[in-house]
Amino acid sequence: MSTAADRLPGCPTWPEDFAARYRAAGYWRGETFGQLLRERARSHGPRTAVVAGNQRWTYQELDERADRLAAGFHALGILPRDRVVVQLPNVAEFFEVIFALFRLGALPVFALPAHRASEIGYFCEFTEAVAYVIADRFGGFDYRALAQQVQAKVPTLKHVLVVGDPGPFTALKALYVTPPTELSAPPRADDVAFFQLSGGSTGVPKLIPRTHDDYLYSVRASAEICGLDETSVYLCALPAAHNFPLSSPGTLGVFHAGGTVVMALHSSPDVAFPLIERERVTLTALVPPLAMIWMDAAKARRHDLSSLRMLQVGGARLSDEAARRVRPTLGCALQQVFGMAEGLVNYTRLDDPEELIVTTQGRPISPDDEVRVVDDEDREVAPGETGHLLTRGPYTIRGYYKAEAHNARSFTSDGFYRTGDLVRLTPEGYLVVEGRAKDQINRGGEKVAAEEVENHLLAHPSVHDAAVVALPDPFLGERTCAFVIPRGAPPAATVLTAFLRERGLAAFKIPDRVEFIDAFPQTGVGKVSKKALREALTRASPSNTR
Ligand code: OOB
Repeated sequence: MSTAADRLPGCPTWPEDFAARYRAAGYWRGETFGQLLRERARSHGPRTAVVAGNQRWTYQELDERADRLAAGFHALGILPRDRVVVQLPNVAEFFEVIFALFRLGALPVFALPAHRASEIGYFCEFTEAVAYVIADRFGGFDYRALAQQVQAKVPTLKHVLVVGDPGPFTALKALYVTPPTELSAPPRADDVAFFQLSGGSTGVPKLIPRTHDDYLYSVRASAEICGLDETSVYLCALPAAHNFPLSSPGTLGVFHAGGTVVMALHSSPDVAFPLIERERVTLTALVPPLAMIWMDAAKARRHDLSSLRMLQVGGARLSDEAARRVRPTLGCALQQVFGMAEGLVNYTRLDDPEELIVTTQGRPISPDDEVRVVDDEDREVAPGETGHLLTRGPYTIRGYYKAEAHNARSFTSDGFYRTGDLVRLTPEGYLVVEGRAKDQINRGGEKVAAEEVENHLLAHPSVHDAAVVALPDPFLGERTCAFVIPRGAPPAATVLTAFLRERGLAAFKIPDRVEFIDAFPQTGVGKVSKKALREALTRASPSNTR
């Protein structure tokens, strides 16, 4: 058993009685991700683990590469529990990097390719990261320039490691140490393994500490629910670092099952469909807007998608109407996935009646996932009524990293996570997502915290006050609209959006629309009424739309 002194400070954990229960139930098995890969290399050595572009790595190769790279990270001076911000597109190297860090016990912080100086600078600073792993360029963007900007501001950041042309930094491939050195103290399964990022509703994203024990349980159980085995071929079309394609059951679930992961650099049908045909992909995961694009593109029938057995859709609410079209258009089963990086994941099951699959967002993974649906005073609502979703369980965190004050609000005193989602439970015990209480915009699965964007807007001299709200959208589900009270004459909307880009905010957080207003409508207690602002939008005609 590890003691508090062994642990990374600032990571709340489960009370000992809960931990004991989760171990006794067989959820937490004391296995680390490093060990999982070693075991698969033994049992499935020559089978293909990863396909990316022209690269094809077997389990044996992935295992060896991770070992050599772990030794390379170690030789640089990266130590167990050091934080390493990983920001890679869907390339094979993503896996050797994360497994090398897992083996070493260093902690990846999973950034998304869309993040820019504002987010990356914050992750590096807040976690006191010692290293940052990037690709040279992706999607027309040079990550080395971003790294230079961040390194100038963050003194702890000693190493920038680059997949591809390193420019002024170190090439990842210069790090392979052959033969690998024996690492002294392998991490423990109840240690934090990495940090996921919260979609959040606050000024800055929160970091989510996940342990090997808890995450591996969710991966193992997800692989089983989704019927994965060594014949499974998973197309990773969403950003690999996101919780959905990483673990629900995602790439890690496929590795657990001994199957093959195919990496798609882009999620568009032009890239994904030829890969499905060539690699005989059996399973993939999408957010609702992409599922819609794929269904439209599949009508042309230019590619053979007959190997596809299941499409998972999650990250945002899929309309019942779109859900019904999946099987007729793509010729495969649909699975709805309602999950969160903080833990709880719900799936519709493969043998569920069609009606349950198209009208609900599934039920929890674990019999020990505790789900409560409550009113504003934390009282249980009547069965079938809509309320706030609270949850606690063997793979749901008990608190964010170094966020005591925020944790006191986001968790109940008995450890339930306040998801901020409004749900109702069906008689079968399935969840239907009815809305959201948190101050966030779900832009087609990409989460935008209103307060984060508002704070950036407030930094502009012509902005007196700002309120960011969701604007209903037929394609993305929601877009963002910023209501701005100008200081003096209103600037052009494009001046403000350009300002946010210059501040290094990820593109998906830039408001889609800007409305100038003299004063904000208020609630009874004098707070800004975002409800009234949203209502105003449905009445107003579009203006200043990007
Ligand atoms: C996934 O994780 P996050 O952390 O990016 O976002 C979590 C939030 C949920 O609290 C909910 O508001 C929303 O995204 N959400 C859905 C949904 N799936 C997620 N809202 C409605 N319907 C759904 N099916 O998005 C995530 C993590 C693991 C698996 C799948 C998605």
